[in-house]
Amino acid sequence: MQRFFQFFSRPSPPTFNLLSLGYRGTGKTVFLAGTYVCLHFNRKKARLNQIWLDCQDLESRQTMDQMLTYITQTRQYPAPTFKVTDFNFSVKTRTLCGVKTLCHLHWWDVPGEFCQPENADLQLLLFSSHACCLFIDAPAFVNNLSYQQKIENILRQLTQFLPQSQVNRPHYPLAVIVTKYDLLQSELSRGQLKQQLKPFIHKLRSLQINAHGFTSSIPLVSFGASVTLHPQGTATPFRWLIAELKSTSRATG
Ligand SMILES: Nc1nc2c(ncn2[C@@H]2O[C@H](COP(=O)(O)OP(=O)(O)OP(=O)(O)O)[C@@H](O)[C@H]2O)c(=O)[nH]1
Ligand SMILES: [Mg+2]
Repeated sequence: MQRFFQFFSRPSPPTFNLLSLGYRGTGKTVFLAGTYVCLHFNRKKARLNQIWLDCQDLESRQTMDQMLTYITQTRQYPAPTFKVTDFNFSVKTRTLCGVKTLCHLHWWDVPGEFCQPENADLQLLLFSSHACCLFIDAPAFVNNLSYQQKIENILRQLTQFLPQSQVNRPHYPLAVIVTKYDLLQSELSRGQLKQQLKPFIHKLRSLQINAHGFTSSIPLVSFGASVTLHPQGTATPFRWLIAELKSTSRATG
């Protein structure tokens, strides 16, 4: 009888660990909050197949609420991250049969110091993760040669470690997210950025790493007396990551 019910019951949604990686002040936490905010509106919309994030536990909800309240009250971006913060989310969507949980997500928001060569904790987090977002500061990347070299270093690290963490999870997704794109005003600097990034992405792909480049703009915008994050482009890398994670987990059963 139990088997009969098991046959009809839905398999429980998988849980994925997502690692945010990038130097101090790159925009990791702003991207996390921006993604949550922009997907939040999908929860209310009646449209099918849109995804959103629900906090899975009280701690994640409180941390997220505190961060969003801090932004509105101080009219500032969130404070720097001083310890690894683990947000537990459920990724949800609306289908014809109602609301469905696609997967659970442990999103690790780490302090910038983690992004140092030879950091054993970083290696550990990489091995335990199912996907990674590497954040690159757009204005710094365009204007600062030593920042480009730092990015080259961290990419070299990733190319050393990712193939090993891929052993049990081929196609490990790596989203390379260029933040603060709104601060690059001219088309010239935007074009320059894309040209400068191309060799990095090609190098990753030549090593069979499932890498994809994205841009993200999350300015702070005033609405009357209030201030809020105004994310543009944040949903695209997030949707890509979820689609890649889901297809990998289907393939590996
Ligand atoms: N204009 C603009 N500024 C941004 C954006 N994202 C981040 N910033 C700025 O960059 C600062 C740092 O962003 P955070 O998200 O805190 O950076 P982080 O990578 O989490 O940094 P640590 O936690 O210190 O490692 C913010 O306080 C903003 O001033 C963006 O999309 N647009
Ligand atoms: Mg942070």
